[in-house]
Amino acid sequence: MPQGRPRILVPGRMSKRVLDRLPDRFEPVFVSAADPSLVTADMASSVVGIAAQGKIPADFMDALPNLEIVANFGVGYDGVDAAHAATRGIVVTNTPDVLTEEVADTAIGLLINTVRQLPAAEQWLRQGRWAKEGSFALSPLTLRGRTVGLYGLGRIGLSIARRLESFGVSIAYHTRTPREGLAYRHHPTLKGMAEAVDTIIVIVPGTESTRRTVNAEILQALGPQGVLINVGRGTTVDEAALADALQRGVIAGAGLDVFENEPYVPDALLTVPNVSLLPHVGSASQATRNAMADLVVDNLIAWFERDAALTPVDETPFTRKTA
Ligand code: A2R
Repeated sequence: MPQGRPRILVPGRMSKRVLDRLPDRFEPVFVSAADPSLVTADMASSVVGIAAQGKIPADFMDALPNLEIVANFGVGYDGVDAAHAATRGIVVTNTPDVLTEEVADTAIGLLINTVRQLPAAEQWLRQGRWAKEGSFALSPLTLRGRTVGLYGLGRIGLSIARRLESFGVSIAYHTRTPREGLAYRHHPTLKGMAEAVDTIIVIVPGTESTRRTVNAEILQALGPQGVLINVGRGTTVDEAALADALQRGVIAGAGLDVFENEPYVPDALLTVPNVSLLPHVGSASQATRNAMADLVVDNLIAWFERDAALTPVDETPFTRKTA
């Protein structure tokens, strides 16, 4: 390894708390994007880690021959080519657990906003329409009597399910492997679950195996009272199919915190009335983002000072000695 304090490359935007903490133990260096053409010869010879809050493609890693670790800000690490990192013995870390409860809270808020149209009701008040025109229209939908299917029942999915128990709704889930010891009904296929429930909450990672799996067929199976909530990744939903389904009443409503091409949201989704939209704020409280930032930096410290990261992702279960 190059001598001196470990040099950590920060490509593009990064949480202020990470930037504040890095200089205590590391020498941060900056480029505006994860673009291999921006890597100087000096960086190539000296950088041993990346603090990442965005895409880290294979060619960017390959421009850094001494790279040992990519510390990703976020539990979802679909932007980091972890499979490629694994082939080079580079450890990738993410920020699980510290955001679980926050994202679960957001999912519940978005579900209620969508079903009961609370953002539109607030606009009705703010625009003075309550006083001029009378009460806001009754919401066509209710959470009462619903059956909610969780697409994904990992850390966050389970935390959402626990909250839903107190709402008195029925709970089911679809994952590839059933979880032991739970009373919720497991559906081995997404289609089977969509047929059995009237509400789906998407909380799976954005991988090839989940890509655009919520498609026209699934929405059709969900049915005309159906509500789709997505707090996982935008890539899991076929957005064109969803806009079409909302437009034609194939399903009743949708609540989305994530989009395929953030920060851009398709016009077709902006213009349908029965959709509640949030700008990817699932984990976005100051306290939770601070905890995520600390885990990014603490992973780097643990790797360079104790030879093992705190939260390596499944693809890269290395210690510094085995890498
Ligand atoms: O399929 P399983 O048994 O591995 O269950 C995982 C499920 N999952 C899937 N379910 C069905 N089809 C798939 N192709 C598939 N791939 C994964 O998603 C598990 O129940 C869940 C993931 O749980 P965790 O790894 O504990 O992730 P966590 O912390 O709940 O976060 C989920 C995602 C992140 O990756 C970000 O994209 C987003 O939420 O913030």
